Order: sequence, then C-alpha cells, then structure tokens
Amino acid sequence: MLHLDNMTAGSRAILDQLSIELPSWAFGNSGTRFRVFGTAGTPRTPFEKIADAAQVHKMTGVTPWVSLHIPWDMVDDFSELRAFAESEGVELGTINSNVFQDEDYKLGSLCNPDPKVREKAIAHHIACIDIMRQTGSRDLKIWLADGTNYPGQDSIRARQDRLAESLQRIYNELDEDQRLVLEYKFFEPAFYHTDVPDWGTALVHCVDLGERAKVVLDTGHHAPGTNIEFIVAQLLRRGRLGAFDFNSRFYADDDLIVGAADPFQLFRIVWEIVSGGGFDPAAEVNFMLDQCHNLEEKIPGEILSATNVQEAVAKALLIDPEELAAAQCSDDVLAGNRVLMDAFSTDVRPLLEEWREERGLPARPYEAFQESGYLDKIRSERTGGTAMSWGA
Ligand code: LRH
Ligand code: MN
Ligand code: MN
Repeated sequence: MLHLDNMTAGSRAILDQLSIELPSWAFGNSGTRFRVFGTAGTPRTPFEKIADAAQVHKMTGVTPWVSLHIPWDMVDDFSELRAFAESEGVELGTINSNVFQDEDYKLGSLCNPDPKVREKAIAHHIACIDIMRQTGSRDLKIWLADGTNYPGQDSIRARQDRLAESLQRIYNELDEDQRLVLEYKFFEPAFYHTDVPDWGTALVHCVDLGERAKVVLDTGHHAPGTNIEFIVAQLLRRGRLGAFDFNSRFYADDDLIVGAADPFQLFRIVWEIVSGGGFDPAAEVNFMLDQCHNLEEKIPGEILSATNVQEAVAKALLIDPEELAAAQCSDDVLAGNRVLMDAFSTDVRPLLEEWREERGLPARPYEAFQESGYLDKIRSERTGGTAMSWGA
C-alpha cells in the first residue's frame, strides 16, 4: 500500500506545492457554434465566477488562482474584485487579453494590415497591463485568432513582421516583474494559415522579445498525433515554457475535462514536466486549466480536472529516476517503458485521499461538493440578471 511517508522529500514537495490556476470562463455557459445550453445558477458577474472558482479550491486545496479574460471579466474596480477573491480564499492570476471579438478584428489584430486596428489591439494589451498592476498579476497571456482563410488573402511574411513589431511594443510596457506569455494554436478560427500556429513560431517571437517572454502550451492546440511531451522537454530545456492550458480533446480544440480523453497522454506530459524540473517553483511554469463545460455542471467539471492533474502528478512522482536511468542504459528496449507503465498503472487515489485528510480537506472532493448543497444554493439565489457565457 502506498503512503505519503514512503515518498521522497523531493516528490513530497512537488505534490505539496502543486498549484493549478482556474479559468474564470469555465464557470460561464458555453457551447459549440450550434447552441449554448445554459445551466441554472450560472454566474451573472465576474464576482460570482470567482465565488464558484473558490469552491473548487475549498474542495481540492490545489486551485488557489483564478485567471481573468478581458473584457469578459471587465469590472469598474479591480481592487474590489481582488479583495473579494482574497475574502473567498483565492487570488487573481493571469490576465488574458481578448482581441478576437470586435468587428474591427475581422482580418486580425496584432497582424492586421490596417495600422489603426493594430494600434487598437496594442492599446488593449496596454490596458490589460494596467489591470495586472491592480490585480497583482504576473502574466499577460496572449492568444491571437489572427490568420487567413485563403492563400494570397494577405502576406504571411508581412504579417509576421507586423506581429513582431506589435509584440515588442507590448513587451516594452511590462514592469520588471511581469511576463508576456504567448499561446499558439494550429488552426481555428483561421483555416488556411494562422499567425502563431506552433511552438516554433511562438518561441522565435519570445526569443526576440526578451527573457520575460515565454511560450504557453495549450494541450488542445496541436494536430492529432503530435508528441506534446517532446515540446514540453524542448521548451523546458530552453527555459521558455511559461504556462500550460490543460484540457483534453478527441478531435481539435475540444476543451474537455483534463484527463477525460487520454489520461495516458496527460501522464506522459506530466512525467516530462517532473523530469525536466518544471514543477520546481523556480522554473516559474504556470499550470492553468482552459476548459469549457458545455453539457456538464461547471464546478464539478473543474474539480475533476484539478484532481485528474493531481493524480497524474502523483503517478509521475512514483517513477524512480535512477531506476529509469539504469533501465534506459540497459540493452532492453522495453525496460524503461516498464518503469513508466508501472507508475501509470498504479492507483494513487488512496494516497491522495491521505494527502487531503492531512490538510483537513474532503478525501473525495467531487462527492463532497455534490453533497455540499452549493449547487442548490446558487440555483435558487441566482435568479434574474443574465447568466455569463463564454464570450461575455
Ligand atoms: C483559444 C484559447 C485561448 C483563449 C481561450 C478562451 O482557443 O485556448 O487560451 O484565451 O481559448
Ligand atoms: Mn488556451
Ligand atoms: Mn483553445
């Protein structure tokens, strides 16, 4: 039987320090382009989203941060929102810019051929940096919907030059203790070419910008079959892995609960983070979820996601690096694979129940939340007003 006492001090520290940031937008209604199905009790304000996110932390003890999306989470007074978050036991984290919803951004934002539109997009990022000063956030996260649908529609090369120039203007506005994290995605909404489609492009721009520019890896943003753990290894070795957007997918950017589609891939990614030192706080990798709960209840969806990440981490921590290294030096091709598979096949749930009980947390967060009565409470209290949705 596995026990916390059997873990090495290093592994124990990783488990204890693991912290996962929640996306505010996961608590609003969302859907596909065909329909958004609402749920009763959905937050009507950014304050209510934070109250819901705080429930996830109360149950799991591993999600002390909430990431905001601007302008979806626009409020008059961010210091009030910050104080509210703190009173709920969580902190405000990454600020995500949004330059993909205005009519002006039809042909792109930071890469748009029209300099006036580029100026507007740069100004939005500067406003986000100002919000970061009020929320105490370290990271400005940029994901761009920029791209084209038809060959010849715009110059791929000129758009890269505009991107570099716009990003530099934004980067120059950051304070010393702030970072710019750049997220890539291989397609959608653009279908022919995307301006930041892959980790190579993101890395090239980050290297040009400076030390405080890092790459964001959203697990749903790759072509099927991509070896994501390889990307993790490469970015970690260059000190350029800034953040994760964890989710899972069967087809494209499905934004499903982490570990739901492919727990083995999650384990492989997490092992690469463990072995590359990515969970060391000094590596400053921010572990975030980026999900949408189209059909399921949102708070339980986030609880499961957080505990699935925690389980993958606990499994990866079972791997003895020395045993693995010895296996990898042997002539047996399968020896190292056996070490990994043994760890993956181990049930770490009792170990994590012990970990939670040690902290006075519910041993089974999902069940504890279902029994807490919180959903009934918000369903009856949150009547009137307009439920927030992805995109509002
Ligand atoms: C883009 C993305 C990005 C956005 C979020 C809402 O697909 O992953 O991180 O900010 O979705
Ligand atoms: Mn994302
Ligand atoms: Mn996405």
